[in-house]
Amino acid sequence: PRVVVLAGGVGGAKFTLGVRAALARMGAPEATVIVNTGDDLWLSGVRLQPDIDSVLYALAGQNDTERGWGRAGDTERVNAELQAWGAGWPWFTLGDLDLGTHLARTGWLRDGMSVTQVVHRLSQRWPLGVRMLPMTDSEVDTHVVTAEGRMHFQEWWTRHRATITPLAFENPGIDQAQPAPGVREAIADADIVLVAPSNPVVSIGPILAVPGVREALRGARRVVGVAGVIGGKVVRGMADVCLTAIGVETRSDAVAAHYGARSAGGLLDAWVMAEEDAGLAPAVAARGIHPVIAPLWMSDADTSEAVARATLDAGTMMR
Ligand code: GDP
Ligand code: FO1
Ligand code: CA
Repeated sequence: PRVVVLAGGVGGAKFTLGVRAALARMGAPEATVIVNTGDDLWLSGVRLQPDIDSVLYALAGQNDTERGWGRAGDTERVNAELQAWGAGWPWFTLGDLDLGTHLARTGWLRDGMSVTQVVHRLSQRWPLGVRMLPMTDSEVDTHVVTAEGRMHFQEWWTRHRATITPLAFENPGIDQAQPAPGVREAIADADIVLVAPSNPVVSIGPILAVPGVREALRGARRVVGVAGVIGGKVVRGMADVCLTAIGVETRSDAVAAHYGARSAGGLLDAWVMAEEDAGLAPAVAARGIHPVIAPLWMSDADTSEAVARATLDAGTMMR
């Protein structure tokens, strides 16, 4: 099948690794991954794209799996100098190898390349086994509105570890943004669109907020989502704080209801949920979304592939 994946950073990358393996085993064409760019920011004169880089490094086998971000085996000599100058953010580390990526990206942007062209260029160095597209070419960085003021998502997430209660998440300018070239076409051509178990609010949310994306998804052949919530807890990170802020309970069925059934103008045909949540399947079905139960822990290549396989099966079995 022709497959499109909607993805954020680490959760999206783990899932995409599984999709790549499952499709390769089937002899199917490479998937297209549409990646969130809401996490992007300018810092010390360079453009960072944390979710793009998480997917890039993971598919290239270059990611730091322990830390969860950046390059494996990176050093921090330049970062120490930046800190000594009082440049950047004292709570945000730019690794030396990672900075190479940011410098290359920023140079290309300065040369007039679009974000899509830059991502394409970044995709050439290592054989990724997928086609990576940014959600949009526009700068629509996510901001968090709190009682203590408004800040960039990265400051709220990394500095404050999501401990300041968020009132709203906003992407200034997104109403005027367009999907990146190829995004609408990829969705229209896909046999199945997979929504990775990425953060529904700040990873999948911005992708869906790009004007034209929801419309494209309404015209897709099949849309299958994967739960990032297992047994009432997010598997990793602080997505629960984001869900609470938008009034969604941290439960698999609640996230499915938030995305909504395509038959009712929402996003999903089917929703893959963990065995631990089998009891919630009727609630999902009642919303008009086909529930599928599968093991959802992605701890290595094999388990990621199993999750991808179950998700692809959910899409094809409904045909
Ligand atoms: P980020 O951009 O790096 O925060 O990553 P994403 O937004 O792509 O994904 C984060 C989400 O992935 C978390 O909220 C988790 O719920 C989910 N996640 C991480 N690991 C797993 C896993 O092994 N299984 C499932 N089902 N979800 C996971
Ligand atoms: N996360 C951290 O917790 N601390 C850091 O110092 C940090 C640096 C960093 C640099 C580049 C990059 O692409 C990502 C980085 N991250 C860091 C991870 C990242 O900011 C967040 O986890 C994501 O944006 C949330 O998806
Ligand atoms: Ca992210």
